[in-house]
Amino acid sequence: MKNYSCDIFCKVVDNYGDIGVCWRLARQLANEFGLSVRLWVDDLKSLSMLCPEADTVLDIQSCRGVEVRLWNEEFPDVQPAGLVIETFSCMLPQPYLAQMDASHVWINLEYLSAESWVEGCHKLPSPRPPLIRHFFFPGFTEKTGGLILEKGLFARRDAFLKEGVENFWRSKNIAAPSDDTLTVSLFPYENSALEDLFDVWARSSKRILCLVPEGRILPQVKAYFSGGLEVRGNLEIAVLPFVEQEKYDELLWACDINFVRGEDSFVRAQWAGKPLIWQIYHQHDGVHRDKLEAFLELYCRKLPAHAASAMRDLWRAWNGSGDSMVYAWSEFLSAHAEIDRRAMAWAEELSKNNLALNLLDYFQEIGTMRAFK
Ligand code: TRH
Repeated sequence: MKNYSCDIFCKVVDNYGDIGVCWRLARQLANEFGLSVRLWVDDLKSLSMLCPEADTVLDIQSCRGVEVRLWNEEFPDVQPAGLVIETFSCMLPQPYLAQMDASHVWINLEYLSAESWVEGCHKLPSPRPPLIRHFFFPGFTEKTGGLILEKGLFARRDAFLKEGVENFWRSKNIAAPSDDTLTVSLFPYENSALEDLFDVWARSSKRILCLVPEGRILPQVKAYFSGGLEVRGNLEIAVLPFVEQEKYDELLWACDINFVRGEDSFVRAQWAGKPLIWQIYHQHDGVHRDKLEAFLELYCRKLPAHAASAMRDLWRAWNGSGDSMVYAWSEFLSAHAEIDRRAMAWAEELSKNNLALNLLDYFQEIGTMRAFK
């Protein structure tokens, strides 16, 4: 795909998920598939969290094979790329749209959801005369656009698990946990179930080492350990600096269980092949509950009944729609081995449906259809 150009448009709504997905896709299209990629983003600060060398004020810069452009009110006079990716319905700038014609393929990359309606909407065209906007939905089934998965990710993960884990702990200045310690990463939003969870962990018979990347949960964590100590009973906390995006995978690989959120960390935890607990992004109309249940329904299908119900109970409790965290955690732990096995198999199954490959196939499909019109 070396001669193709691609513009990706990203509006940062909040947090790191929008830019997280766009930055990952931009790097993959540029570095794996050889497209010449411009990423238009309206918030360089958020990008610089994921890519520390990104300058937060430059209008134009090059980062890791991607041309990064600040997207502000005054849109420059540029030639649109062959492949135009609008993300999450962020609305292409008017002057840019005015330059587009039938030779440009316009795809709107949507948010991730496991709900069944996604299959019916994936690849739907939406006429915007004289243009056509095409919907592309990521997802978990073969009738969707799949998930972002870089080439060689599983090989890197497996090599890390074989040879890299000790180094990882050393690099974090943490003594390598003993075999009977449960390691957990914790990257949620604010969560009212946290205190209960910490209480159970503090009382647990196993030592629990909880790694918390700096972020929105930190004030709550600090309030729990108000004496300044980072140990209570059998629970020990280590706060970690927020790392660049490529490095975050290592944390997920190194831990036994991962608490994740939003969209991108949720997907990365699935590629890690470890048990995960998802805090879904809260939507005011409550549709996040349907999304959560839809994912659970798919994920739990091949789990033994008691493991499936443990998984559901813990996820619901963590998302404020279930019973006590105390009971849910102990059930989850009792099914840990089965959930662990399923996590690896799930990652293998999902990996067959690669978003970037599907997106590029779709791009070519649309181009070919037009050529025959
Ligand atoms: O940050 P998120 O909550 O993002 C979002 C946004 O809120 C968005 O508006 C919403 O629509 C979406 O979720 C559903 O969660 P997410 O998607 O997991 O993004 C976090 C990104 O941060 C992800 O790319 C991983 C990255 N990350 C690092 O690069 N380094 C780190 O140390 C950590 C903890 C995360």
